[in-house]
Amino acid sequence: MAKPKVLFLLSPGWNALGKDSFSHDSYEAVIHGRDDYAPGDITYFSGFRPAPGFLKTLPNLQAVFSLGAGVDAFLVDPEFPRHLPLTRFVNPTLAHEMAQYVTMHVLIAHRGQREFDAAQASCEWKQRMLARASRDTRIGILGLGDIGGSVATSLLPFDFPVSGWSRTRKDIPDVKSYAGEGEMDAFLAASDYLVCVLPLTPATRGILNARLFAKLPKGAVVINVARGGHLIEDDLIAALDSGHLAGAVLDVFQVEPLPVESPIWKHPKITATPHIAGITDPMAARDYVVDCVARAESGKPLPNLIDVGKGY
Ligand code: NDP
Ligand code: OXD
Repeated sequence: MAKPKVLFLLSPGWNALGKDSFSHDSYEAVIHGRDDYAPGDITYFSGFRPAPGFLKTLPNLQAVFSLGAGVDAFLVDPEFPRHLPLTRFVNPTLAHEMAQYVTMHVLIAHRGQREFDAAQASCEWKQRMLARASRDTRIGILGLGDIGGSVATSLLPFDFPVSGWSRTRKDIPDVKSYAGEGEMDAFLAASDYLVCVLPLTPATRGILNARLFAKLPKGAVVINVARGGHLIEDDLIAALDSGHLAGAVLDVFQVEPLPVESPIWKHPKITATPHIAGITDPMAARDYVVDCVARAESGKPLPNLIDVGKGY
């Protein structure tokens, strides 16, 4: 029997990887942009951000395996074949990388490391105490799923009081759980650092806006590692410039790559990184695709299926 064909759309960061990295005995790997193929021969698609309308051109597609944890790029495509099963990449190493990124930036801001960097540049010996003890510095995490949960537990050993907000209530030891719209204001009022790890859905698009910032304590820091579509960038800059917010760390942007003319690049209170907080490991990605294909071919349930109605 002919093997199923899996079409891989590789992220630019994976361009140096050979086809071997994605091949397996159980399927024929086809690399978009490198291999010739007939659209009608493709059984499964695996990738991160296909161009809108692209998946519709594969008439015999049976399932889609996202190589990212977030699937918003698939679901914003009005022509995405919504009847197909769509899975997402869930992986402990990815969650740990995201937790490392957030923990590192919370600690840099909490300890005032940017001031020490500036002092070193001018050979200044400038000692000072911490502005605030960890036990008095409250961290709030928007989204307490696979990644948000990992971020929360990574921050606990430093003595920060940690809470999270999600749609449904969570039971993570030592992490205070707020759930639903009705508990959001109380959650925000208790977040000196606000970390966004929500999926981008119609319900969460633009959630980081002027109204939300006004509900944070004065001097709060916002960290967005989720999606650029969560953040109204002009509202953030206004809240930083007015002094209401003390700083922001952004890994994701409305437009990626972040355009050179964006004021974000040079804003003194913003740290910006190029969507690298958590990077899908190609070997783990291949294992995930192998597992998905095996299950799909034997009629077993697929892992980490997206509820297309909810958007995550
Ligand atoms: P999950 O699906 O595991 O978790 C999502 C969390 O958000 C859940 O706790 C969910 O609540 C909550 N949530 C969703 N919608 C709402 C809502 N309307 N109101 C309140 N809570 C809501 O996702 P992951 O943790 O795996 O990933 C989160 C996001 O991180 C991804 O979608 C992606 O955008 C981003 N990401 C960014 C990376 C980067 O490099 N910058 C790398 C990897 C991921 P409930 O549990 O109650 O359903
Ligand atoms: C993801 C990402 O969603 O890398 O996995 O942003």
